[in-house]
Amino acid sequence: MARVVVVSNRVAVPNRDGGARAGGLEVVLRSFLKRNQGVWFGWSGRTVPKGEEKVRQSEHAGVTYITADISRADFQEYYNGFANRMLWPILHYRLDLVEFSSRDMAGYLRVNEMFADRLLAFLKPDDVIWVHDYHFLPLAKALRDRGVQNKIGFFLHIPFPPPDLLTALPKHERTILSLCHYDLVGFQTDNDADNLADYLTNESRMPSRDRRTFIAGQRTMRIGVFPVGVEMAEFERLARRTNRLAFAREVLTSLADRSMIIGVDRLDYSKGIGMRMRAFEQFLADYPRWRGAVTYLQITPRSRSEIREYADIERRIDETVGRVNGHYGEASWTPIRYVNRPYSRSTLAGLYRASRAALVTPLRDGMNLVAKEYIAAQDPEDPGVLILSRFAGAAVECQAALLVNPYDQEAVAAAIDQALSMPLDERRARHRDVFNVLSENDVKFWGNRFIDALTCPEPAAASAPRAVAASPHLAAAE
Ligand code: ADQ
Repeated sequence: MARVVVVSNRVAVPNRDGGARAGGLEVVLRSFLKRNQGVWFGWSGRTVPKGEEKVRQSEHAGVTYITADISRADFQEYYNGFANRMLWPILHYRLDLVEFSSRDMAGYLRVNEMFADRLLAFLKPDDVIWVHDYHFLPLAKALRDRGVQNKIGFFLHIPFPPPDLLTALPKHERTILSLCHYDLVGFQTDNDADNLADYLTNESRMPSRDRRTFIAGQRTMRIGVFPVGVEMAEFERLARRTNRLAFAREVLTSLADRSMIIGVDRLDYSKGIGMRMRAFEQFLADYPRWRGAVTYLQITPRSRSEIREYADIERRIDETVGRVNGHYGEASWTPIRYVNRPYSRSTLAGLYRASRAALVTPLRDGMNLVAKEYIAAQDPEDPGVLILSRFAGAAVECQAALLVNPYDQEAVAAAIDQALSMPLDERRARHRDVFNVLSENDVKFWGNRFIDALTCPEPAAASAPRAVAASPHLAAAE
């Protein structure tokens, strides 16, 4: 197999972060490179004064890590600005939070050019390049402009909304159409893939060979669906050893026979943490028999605190926790336990297994690995119940979970009651159904499926391109 060069904004260089960082992308890429080796290229995590940016290279267990510094001004415009104030909210269907600035957009494009320059120095002619996530939508274009002919694939970990929302992005052609410089663009769900196909067909009038194959000048760009999975056997193994972990035993003892409900999310407005806590408050109001009998543990490491919206959510969640605990708590019982730190994978696995239910209620999520990890970690003889938002990509595979609309607090409150009251037979049957589906899509197949699809010979043109009217916008992407 050709060498795979993985590109992502964050790079999990071993021994640098202590191994317990929260973030789905790093979790799955680490797992892919553990099996396939290759190169992992991206930002070093350092911001430095302009002109002092360095590139570093290191090797670990067969993987070459190459990381580049970014200047403070570039970081502000590319990361805090365009990527996280513009692309992140719009791709999560949150037009209300979008803040556009031409300057940030210019910074985003400039940093993509800079990364293309840095990467070029390390590329070999037969490398397969695999770019990840919304930070690098235009990276293939920047590489093609520099003459790179290698296969280049792109995978989006987060949702991709319908054209009506996308077109609210000022100069959307500049970023969205640049995806046509990839050979393969992968998404988590059919819904996301259809949204790009609709955009290219109806908004940009790109010629297409079929519903998911588009023709952009001399190139063919395919769209595919590759739902991210988790390491099922590994999580199951970690969870089975729970009783041996002193920390997990301590948590269980501290519950004093109460049932535990767990939520595990990075602090982000897409995860619906505040609304979920209000649903739990509603549950305590509507189902008083559970008061004093259930503890909800929400584990939420802080992220992107430098962005104002994130500081605001932190404050609002703190207020909700204070209100619920103040109103319903007793000297001997705290309804919500809220902690802001990362935990090791084995500790998380143990906590998942010890929980009677998991509340995974994002308002919108590309996939959501916590939902899948929770299922993997359960004892099949006495499993807990997954309460899952219908707006998480994971809902496609987890049809046997309790699917909820996270905006409907009464329905979420009712689902909590249903989960806690569910008979053992039903819990086992639901768990088995979801577990079997997820086992067929273990993360160990995911990366190879993508790389196989990227490197397989192009399907022969079955028919002449459809809708060949010249695209009014292609020039804007060039
Ligand atoms: P994220 O938004 O980061 O990922 P998610 O899929 O839930 O979200 O993954 C979070 C990961 O971080 C999980 O593996 C979880 O175990 C871990 N984690 C969370 N809290 C932690 C804590 N306190 N300590 C340690 N680890 C913690 C993005 C997209 C998702 C998509 C993934 C992968 O937003 O929709 O599922 O990429 O494609």
